Formats: sequence, structure tokens, C-alpha cells
Amino acid sequence: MSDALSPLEQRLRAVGPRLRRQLRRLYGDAAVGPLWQQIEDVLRRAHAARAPALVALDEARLADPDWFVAPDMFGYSTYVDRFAGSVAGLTARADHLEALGVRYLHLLALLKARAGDSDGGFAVADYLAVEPRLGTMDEVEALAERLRAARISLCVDLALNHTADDHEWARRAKAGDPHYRAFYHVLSPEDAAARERDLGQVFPTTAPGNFTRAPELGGEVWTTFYPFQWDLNWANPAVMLAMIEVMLTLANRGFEAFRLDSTAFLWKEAGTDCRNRPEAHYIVRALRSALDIAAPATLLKAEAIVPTAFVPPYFGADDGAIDDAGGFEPECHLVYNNSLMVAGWVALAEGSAALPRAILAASGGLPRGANWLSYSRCHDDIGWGTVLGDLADLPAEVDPVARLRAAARFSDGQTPGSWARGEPFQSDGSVLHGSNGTMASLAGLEAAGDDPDAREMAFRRITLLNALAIASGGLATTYMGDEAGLLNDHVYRDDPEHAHEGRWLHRPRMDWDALGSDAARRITRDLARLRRARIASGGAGAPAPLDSGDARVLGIACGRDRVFLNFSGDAVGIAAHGFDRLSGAPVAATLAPWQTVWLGEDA
Ligand code: OTU
Repeated sequence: MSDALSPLEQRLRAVGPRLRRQLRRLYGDAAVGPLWQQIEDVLRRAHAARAPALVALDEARLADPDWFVAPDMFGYSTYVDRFAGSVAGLTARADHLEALGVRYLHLLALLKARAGDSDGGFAVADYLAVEPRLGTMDEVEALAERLRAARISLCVDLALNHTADDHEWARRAKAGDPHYRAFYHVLSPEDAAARERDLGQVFPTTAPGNFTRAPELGGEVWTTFYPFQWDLNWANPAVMLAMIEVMLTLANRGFEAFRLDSTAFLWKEAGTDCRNRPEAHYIVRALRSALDIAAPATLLKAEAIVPTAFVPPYFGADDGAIDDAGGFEPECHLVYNNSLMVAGWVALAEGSAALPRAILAASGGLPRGANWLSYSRCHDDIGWGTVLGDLADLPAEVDPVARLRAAARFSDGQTPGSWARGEPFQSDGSVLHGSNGTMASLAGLEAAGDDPDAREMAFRRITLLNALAIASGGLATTYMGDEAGLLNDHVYRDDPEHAHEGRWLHRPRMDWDALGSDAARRITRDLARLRRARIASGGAGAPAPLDSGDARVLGIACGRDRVFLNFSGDAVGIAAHGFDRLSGAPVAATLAPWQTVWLGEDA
């Protein structure tokens, strides 16, 4: 009977139908039989090879699926080399992460990348090897164990949409192997031109177009991003099989989370912009099902930098438009709340809390065992366009594009009086795209120079945005160097592999000496206070906006507490009384410019 079955067998029975349903939707009934046999074989082998410590983790997390939706969850994201040179160097610096209270560590550019320019590691040459400059997979396995003992979960990127053009699969395709040629999309120049008309541009200035001539393949290969990033053909079941095997192999090395890069782009369909297609969701649900069977401790995190309305389905769906099966089908445990991040910067530029309030209101209703990943900065630009629809829904006299252009210009320091020192990304400033810059440079610390008042205002803005990420309940993740107030780094312009890529502006090397600076001490002190306040509030999970009584002030209910964020440079009166957990003092009737107040319930 069922209790005589091993946990794996039980999960194969319980979750297997969900996985097969995705395969049927993607590849049709006829393909599923043989494919399932192969996948089941991969699942069994992966589970059999899973270390006892990880099997124990599986059981613990199955019993507590909300384990990562906790008030004390706090994340950190970094390039390994920029943080500490190597995996060994990072291991030696783990104490810095522990001191910050980190429970979740996302390592960028860890896997073996393409030779030469690799889009910051997002052109992967071998998913199962560590970038040789950084160390070995054995070292990473030891790091994962070391971190697990400190309750820090290790996350790695799984770039699903593309491989590097020097990945083994691409090399075999170039050598004429039809099995691997079918791993990619190869089109005639005419078909590519026809498709191009429906597609957007992620890197319009440095990598225009979505196709690249590949003479060895006899056509044009689909390259949504850089020409050396070849989009995988997920309509080919062999790609699914290969990627499930990659993912489970990595899970067995001790990675506890995968950041699914560029999830929106996985499925191509003629006549569409090839973003957020229903099949892209079925692919992610298939991966989730495979993990739920063979490595259920492992989290999936979706990176979908798309308009707000398209984002929640990456958590999974019920009987919605993208699911005809009935019953909730989970997708990712974590999804980046990119729109909230963008909204925070728009709010600072406008001195108004209207946009983040709208995004918070649209960010509720999460399924169990799911949470937003909230953040203020990451390794990418701030892409303004994703909140256009949200602005269009707000009552305002100014048209949304004009509003975002104004926010972009402000962030890029082009507006008189702006404190921000960002730079336009993929644009000379004439079209709306993105902005680069570190948290500190965008918030005014660079422009402040030695002026103590201006520095104080910059620190408040930094704390305000950290408060937005933390009080809104998500797994708040700080980007390396922001805790130290690192400023824009212009040296990339001298590096031939990076000079064309403005995002390196905000990917500085960690300055370990700077950690002792006044700026770093102030920022980390405030971060620690925010974290402690959230833990005391008991808040985590879907956000809840609160009426603050003033359009400049964002109110958020966090657990038992109420948090108020003044996005303006004005002193604003609030009708709140009690005790501020951040300052440890009674709350004044007036919020100072850019002040954050965290009102404890036990006030
Ligand atoms: C992701 O980003 C990564 O975070 C980028 O660093 C990579 O360049 C890119 O994928 C290709 O692997 O489209 O929805 O700054 O927001 O490129 C995912 C632009 C993406 C990024 C965008 C992004």
C-alpha cells in the first residue's frame, strides 16, 4: 500500500501526472511516452545519487514549505570574482555575509562561461563546471555545505534561454551534428526577417536584432541577447531532457535555489513577440515538477523583466488563461518584483509614493510556499518600460512615457538639481530604456561629496529603498557593494571586453577597506535595524499597502507593524503615534525628508 512506497515512489505517483501534463502540452501525446521513460530514468538516478544530508533537507522542507517566507530571510547577490576573487576567497569572507544576517546567497557568473566576453557570465559554456578562474565544483560543494551550516541557501543562475556559442551542444551543432543543430533555432534569412518584425530588442544598441548569421549551421541562429548567446529550442524534447538532467545534477551538488534567467523568452511562436507564452510557463512547471520529485528542497526563482501584469503567473496558475487542467500548478517559489524595484526609483525621482503604492496593491495574493524577491538594485539596469501599464492606470495629467522619461532623466542626473548620477543604458537618453548606476550613486552619495547635509539625505534615500524591499515582505536581496555605499565604477571603459556594456558601471569590485568607512557603517547599521524591525514585526510574504494620508508617503503593513516611507524632500505630517523601531524613539508628528519610520505594535 502507499505507506510501503519510498518517498520517491510516492512523489513520482503524486507529482508525475503534473510533469506528464506539461510534457503533453508542450510536445503532444505521441511524444510523451518515450520522453517520460527517459525523464523518469533521470529522476530516479538523480535521487539515488542525492547525498543523505540533502535528502534530509528535502524532508524537512516538505514538512515546512513556507520555510523561506520568514521575517528573517535576507538575501545577497554578487559576482564571485568581484566579491572575493575566487570560490575559496568567498568562503573565507562568509563571515561578512553572516554578520549581515544573510540567509540566501545568489552567486553570479559562477558556472563556466564562454571565452572572451560572456555577458557577465550569462553565456554559459558548461553548466556542470565552475568557471576555472574561480575554482572547482568540489570547492563549491564545500562552500554550499559551509553555508548550509550557517543557514545560508546557495543560489546559482540557470540560464535556460540560451547557451554560449562555444557550449558543447553549439560546437557539435557547428560540426554538423543534426541532433545538436536541433537544440537551437536555425532560420532562413527570409524567415528570420519576418520574425524580427514582431520581436522586441533587449540590447538595441550593442546587440541589435534577434538573429545572428551562423554559416556552419546554414542559416541564422536565434539570439535574443548577444550574438554569442544562442537561444535554445525548447520545442525540442531533447532540450527539456538535457536541462532537467543539468538542473538535478546541480541540485545534488548542494545548490538550494536556481535563478531561472530570462524565463519570459523560452518559447518562440510566429506572429507573437515570443515573451510570456503559455508554453514558457509549462516549461517552468515541468522543471518545478521534476524538482518536486527528485530534489524537493530546491527553490526556483523566476527572472522575468516584463510588464507587471505578466509577472504573477510565474508563481503558477489555477484555472487561468494559461492553464486548462484545473487545480493549482506551481511554478516558481520566488519571483523578482522588478516593478516594485523600478517604482521605488520612480518615486524618488517624483517625490511621490503613487507608483509603489499601486505596485504593492497589485503584488498580493501569493500562493503558499511562495514569495517575492524584493530588491533595490541588482547587476542589471533599471529598465523603465516595465511599469508603463501601471502608470497608465493611475490618474495623472502627465502621459506615462513622459513620466518615465522624466524619472530616467532625473536618475541619469540630467535634470537640474538632481542628486542622482546614473547613466542611460542602451540609449543615448533620447529613447526610454534603462539606467545604470550603483545604489549609492543613484541615491545621491556621489553627488554629495563631502557635504554632510547632502550625505545625510543620500543615506536616508538608501535606507528608504532598503525599507521598501524589507517592509514589503519579500526576500529582500541586497546587491554586493551597496551595503558599503560603493559608487559608480568607471574602470570598465578601459577593459575591451566590458567597454561596450554600461552595466559594468554598477558592478564594482568589493572594497573591503570601504567597509570601515562612515558611509558603510551608516548603511549597514540602518540595514541591520530594518532587518531587526521586520523580525520583531513577524512580517513576511505578500505586501499590504496602508493609507498614509499623504500622496508623498507610502504606508506598508508589515506583520503587526506599520511602516511609513516619505519619498519626498518635504517634511510631511503623519497621524501616527508610537515607537519607531529604527530610531528607538517616539515617532514625531512630522516625517523628515526621505525619512523611514517603523512603528512597532507594542508602542
Ligand atoms: C538577464 O536579464 C540577466 O540578468 C542579464 O544580466 C543578462 O544579460 C540577460 O538575462 C541575458 O542572459 O531580459 O528577462 O539589463 O534586465 O537582459 C531577463 C537587461 C532579461 C536585463 C535583461 C534580462
